Amino acid sequence: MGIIGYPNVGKSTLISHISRAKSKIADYPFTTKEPILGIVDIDDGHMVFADMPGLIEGAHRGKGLGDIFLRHIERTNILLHMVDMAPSGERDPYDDYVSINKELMLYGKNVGKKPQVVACNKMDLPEAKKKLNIFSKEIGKKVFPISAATGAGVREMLEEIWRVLKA
Ligand SMILES: Nc1nc2c(ncn2[C@@H]2O[C@H](COP(=O)(O)OP(=O)(O)OP(=O)(O)O)[C@@H](O)[C@H]2O)c(=O)[nH]1
Ligand SMILES: [Mg+2]
Repeated sequence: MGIIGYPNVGKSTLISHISRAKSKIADYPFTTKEPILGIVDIDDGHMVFADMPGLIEGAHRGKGLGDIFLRHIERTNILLHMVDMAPSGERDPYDDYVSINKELMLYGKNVGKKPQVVACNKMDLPEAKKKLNIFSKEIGKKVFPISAATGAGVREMLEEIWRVLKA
């Protein structure tokens, strides 16, 4: 299970909340420089999550930490795609989502075709609700609104991931 997404969306905050992994959290992009593994106990089993460095446009050509990152996700079977519902500046959640998927397709090796569970993060922030409504319509598939910071919605999301992994 690879946790992917744009830089600064809250991937490391999530893995720190759901496992004992200690992954550095900070309010700037590219905090995470290499995959950090965490084990999440669920029901009578467990799942391994990998917190990945953030992805940006051009990553498939080696921009940012993209190249290293993409090599690692070749090995994971499902992706947890995290999207920031309260992004800074001009960014838009759906644009982020589309550009990450484009990078995955451009990289090839089937990483763009791996099943994805989509988590909409930072739902504790007031501006996130409106963005979530718009994003849900644009994406047209089930999404999981969560707050990696407070833990809201995280249980439900993990149960869905568990179902997908077992299927
Ligand atoms: N309000 C709010 N802030 C969050 C939430 N999740 C993460 N943050 C904040 O967002 C910033 C980035 O969090 P990280 O977990 O480091 O993000 P990341 O996706 O791992 O970032 P990179 O490793 O740089 O790609 C930090 O300041 C976090 O405290 C959330 O659910 N709500
Ligand atoms: Mg990180």
